[in-house]
Amino acid sequence: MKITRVEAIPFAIPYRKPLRFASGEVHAAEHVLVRVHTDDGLVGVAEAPPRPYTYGETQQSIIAVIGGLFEPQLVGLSPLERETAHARMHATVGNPTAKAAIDMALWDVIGKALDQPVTALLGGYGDRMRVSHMVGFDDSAKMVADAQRVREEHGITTFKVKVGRLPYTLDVEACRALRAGLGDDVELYVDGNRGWSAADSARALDELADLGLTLAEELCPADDVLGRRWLVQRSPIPFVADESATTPGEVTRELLGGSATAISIKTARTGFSASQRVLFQCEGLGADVVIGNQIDGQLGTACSVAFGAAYRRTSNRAGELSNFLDMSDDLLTEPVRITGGEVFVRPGSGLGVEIDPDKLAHYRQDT
Ligand code: MUC
Ligand code: MG
Repeated sequence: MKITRVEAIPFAIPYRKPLRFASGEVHAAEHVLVRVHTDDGLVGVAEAPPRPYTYGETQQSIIAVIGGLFEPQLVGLSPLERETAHARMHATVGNPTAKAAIDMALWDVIGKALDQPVTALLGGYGDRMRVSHMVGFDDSAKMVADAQRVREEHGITTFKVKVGRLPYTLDVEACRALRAGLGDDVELYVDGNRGWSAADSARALDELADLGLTLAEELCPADDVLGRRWLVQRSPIPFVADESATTPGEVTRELLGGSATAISIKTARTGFSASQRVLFQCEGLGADVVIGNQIDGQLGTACSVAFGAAYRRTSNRAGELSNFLDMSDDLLTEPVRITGGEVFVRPGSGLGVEIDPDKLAHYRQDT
């Protein structure tokens, strides 16, 4: 079996409600659908979400790098030759979501060829994940109402609160309102997307100390090297590196340098192959992990669940798997569902997903 073609199709699906956070905001899922074709007629799929404020990628840059560099490097390889595929793509720096989508589409092809679910090939630990929902910036009352609605409709009881606004007291107040409105039984943690200084982050953590937060993510920039180390040392809760630890090398630097004590794994940027490396590295180093969300659509969410459910360590805590709920539509024939606060791995071979041709025709932007 040989790779014959790698398609990169831009599409846009509006959000019903934008997601706002310290480094940016999302009003529409302007993603790229990646399809890897093989000579025996199998097609693997995945999606790449451009996040210019996080990785510098845009929809157009993803299409250009896939069509101009990666496709010619991959055509003729077997989908099983993943290490070779990565070695060739690695010659181009950056472009994490373009590389990750190709990696996951290759695993989809392999699963289909073997008639096995990707999650079983990865690790086969469980069949579901608990879900954590991300609460974006808004008036405190609206943030509470959003979280209450999500809890009622989907049974979700873990919430990641976006923080990082100035003054930091805005977010302290929002977190207090969420704890008061949701009660003590929900899990709350915070993600600052580098919006605060180390000093503001420390003040905020002090003022939030009685709320029982479980994690603090990227409160200040990792490039403020000494400030960040100082903050992490005095943090009473695990400090998660997300956008500062996007490769195995960065994970090593952040953990061993004392700039983080836990790692967010996002299949949207490390695919399945490099996510495995990061996970095993964290296991070996004794660092906690959380399955994060690159504001994925349903296809990306199916990938995160396939990976997260495959291992014990990633199944231990709720994964961030619900951002697609804010999208007005999606591309899959069978929607991803969250019930009782959980999402199940898709049955079937590969990723177990199918793209609805009518929806793709409607949302694609290249025709
Ligand atoms: C997150 O966890 O930070 C927002 C920006 C980004 O890169 O990812 C999202 C969610
Ligand atoms: Mg984050």
